[in-house]
Amino acid sequence: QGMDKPNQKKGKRDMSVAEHDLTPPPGPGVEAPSLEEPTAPVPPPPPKPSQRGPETVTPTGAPSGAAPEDVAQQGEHLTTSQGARLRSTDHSLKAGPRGPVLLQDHHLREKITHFDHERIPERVVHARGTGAHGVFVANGRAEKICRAAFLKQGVETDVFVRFSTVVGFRGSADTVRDTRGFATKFYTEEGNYDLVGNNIPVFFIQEGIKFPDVVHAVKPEPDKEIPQAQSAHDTFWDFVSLHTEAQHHTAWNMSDRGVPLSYRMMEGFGVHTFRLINDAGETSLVKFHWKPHQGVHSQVWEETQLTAGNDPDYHRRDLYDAIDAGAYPAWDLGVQVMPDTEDEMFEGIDLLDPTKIVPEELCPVEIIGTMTLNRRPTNFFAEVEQVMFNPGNLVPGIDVTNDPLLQVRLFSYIDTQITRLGGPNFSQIPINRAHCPVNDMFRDGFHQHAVHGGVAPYKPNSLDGGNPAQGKDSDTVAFIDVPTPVEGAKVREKPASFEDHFSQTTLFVRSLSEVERQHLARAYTFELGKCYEEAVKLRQLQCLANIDADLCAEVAAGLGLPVPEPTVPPAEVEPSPALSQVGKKWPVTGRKIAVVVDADTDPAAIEKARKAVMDAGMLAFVVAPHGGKLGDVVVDRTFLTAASIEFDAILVADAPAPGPDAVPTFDAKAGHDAFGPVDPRVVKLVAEMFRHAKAIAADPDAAAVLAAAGVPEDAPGVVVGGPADAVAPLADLLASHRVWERFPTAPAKA
Ligand code: HDE
Repeated sequence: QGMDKPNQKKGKRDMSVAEHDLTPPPGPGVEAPSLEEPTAPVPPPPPKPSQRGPETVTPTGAPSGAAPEDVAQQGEHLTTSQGARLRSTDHSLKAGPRGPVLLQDHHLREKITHFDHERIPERVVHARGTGAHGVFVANGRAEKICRAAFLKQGVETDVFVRFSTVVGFRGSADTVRDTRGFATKFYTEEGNYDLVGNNIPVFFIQEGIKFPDVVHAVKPEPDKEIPQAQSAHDTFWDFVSLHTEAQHHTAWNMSDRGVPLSYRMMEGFGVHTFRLINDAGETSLVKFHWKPHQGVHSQVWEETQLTAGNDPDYHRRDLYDAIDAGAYPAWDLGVQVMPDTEDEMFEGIDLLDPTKIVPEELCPVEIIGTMTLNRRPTNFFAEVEQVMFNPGNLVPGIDVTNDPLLQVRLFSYIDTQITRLGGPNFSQIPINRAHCPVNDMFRDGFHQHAVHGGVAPYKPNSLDGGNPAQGKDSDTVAFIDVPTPVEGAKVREKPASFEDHFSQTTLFVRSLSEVERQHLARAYTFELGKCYEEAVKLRQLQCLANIDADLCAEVAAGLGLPVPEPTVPPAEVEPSPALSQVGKKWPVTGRKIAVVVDADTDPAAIEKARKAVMDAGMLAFVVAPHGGKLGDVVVDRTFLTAASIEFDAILVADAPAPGPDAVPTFDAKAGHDAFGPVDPRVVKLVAEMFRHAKAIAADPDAAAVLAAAGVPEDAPGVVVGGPADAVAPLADLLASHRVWERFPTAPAKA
């Protein structure tokens, strides 16, 4: 019986083969398929200029000769990793077309094994990020305080910048409320210098040893692994309300700084105080600042929420779109220069305390050079994922201070790469290689790419002629640790000046404009409103009582909890206007304008409006009922694909009737879903942009759109006029970023 079954099956199978006239499987004696390529090889297309790979050098500094096309899938013939030509990568080697796959299929095993190991661990923090290449040009103003070659007048240095969020996983949304990383690698002629900063000038903790605590508190809670990329949960607020040195940074997070509009529109800060050394050996203490040419702008909260759904890659896309459009983002690098005094204090501010700023009004930021990002990565993994930064990557002229947060960072950044990049040779990965000769005596290890010559990788040696030579003390091109005196008993303590956790938080809160303060209060109320534990909320309210009574009262009211008495009296502070993002005028270059038209709008009028926008240095996006072209005008977005969060302002040229693919909205009067006179998606676009305090212009013929969106024609920031004529007033409004007066002011206090 046991023998019958296979036979029966075989019979069945043979029958079906015969029935369907399938080609029999190749077997012994069957002619092998021809070795010809299934399609004739064609010459590879030339790589696009924007797709050029990074210039790379070998670990010894020599050019690697690896042109990007050498590594692209552009060669004529597919090969194995060993260079053997392949006949097929579509079918595994089987015992007959329906048979099992053979273990001997070396190509299959190589392909799948490589695939199985394609992912590396994401960064433990700052996992979600994006990067770009550029150039830094020094203006020479730092020469008197710093001997670094890349800060000498006119010197141009290649840079790579990685922007990031801190909390979210690698696939999380860009626009969450969080601190942003702003890490810059300068490939200087004296070695790589990394300025690994954030968009917030202070940090959560004063001591590096607390970093695992704050990160464990803010990351998703360990039982359910939620919430993703959020600080609005119990463990975060539990920690920051107990560990009150976190309050200053947290206030920045809750402010509009926590929700930047674009990576291009963020300030950057080195956070710690660094020590600079000039040619004469004199030292000064400095804080680094990046000042964006594009202005410092944020999203409003609702926009962040819409963006996370509409386009979770929004910041990434925004950076690359700008670079592709030639609107290269630029930042000035500045320093606050303070004397290197024995107590390392400035105007009563402890320069070693990373939870403190030095207000710009007390010590102005002097600009020492400009960075322009002009090239996006060719390969995200090779560049953005594999780049490593290290605050210990220093060049002669720049040294660290005893800031206890910075000191721990000097250990952590190398250590983490051993796991993340799989061994100690991460400096040989192309994006991490110095652009100057490297002559270390590190040898072997996982992923060693160099073939080191010589026999004596040790010092001193005679067998390799004593090379390489070490610098002398008189040598100004070698890195010298500044011989700052150190003395003290071995203790686990902090200085008394680190005890003040609230005065600068008060300074920050009181330096904000009214509308920014409202956003701040709402953010605290939202975040604490998402906590379950009342004890946590009460404890944070206690912190707010110590920071600012009005802010505390507002948040307490929102939470329905009592207002606590302060345990320390809120500080008397002199506000620092530089901390507010509101009240300044910024260039409108590169800002995005939606031009809404109908299918039958005169193409000549559309082109006129589009040109007027572009002539003003802004980018026009034609938004129409359908894709393709209107006359000669290319449609950039349709009513279906456009989202209000993409645009900084809107020009409505026409009032389109509901299109065939529109969905009716609920009509309260009629009591059922119905269409109004205007396409509901255009109404939604305009209504959202109005709510988000964006400038709106409408042609008199498009007044029906404003009416349908509930936008009064005389509301602030609404321009009624022909689209081309409305561009100038629109640009004027956009220079302030938002129509600030459109935000409701806080109800008068009783
Ligand atoms: Fe980091 N931080 N950090 N950090 N950090 C990392 O390094 C760490 C701190 C910052 O785009 C990690 O390669 C410790 C302050 C940025 O690749 C890790 C402490 C500031 C980036 C690490 C701090 C930063 C990181 C994770 C307390 C602002 C992203 C993966 C002592 C001045 C860099 C990695 C990139 C990344 C440790 C505090 C900025 C684990 C222990 C303060 C922008 O090494």
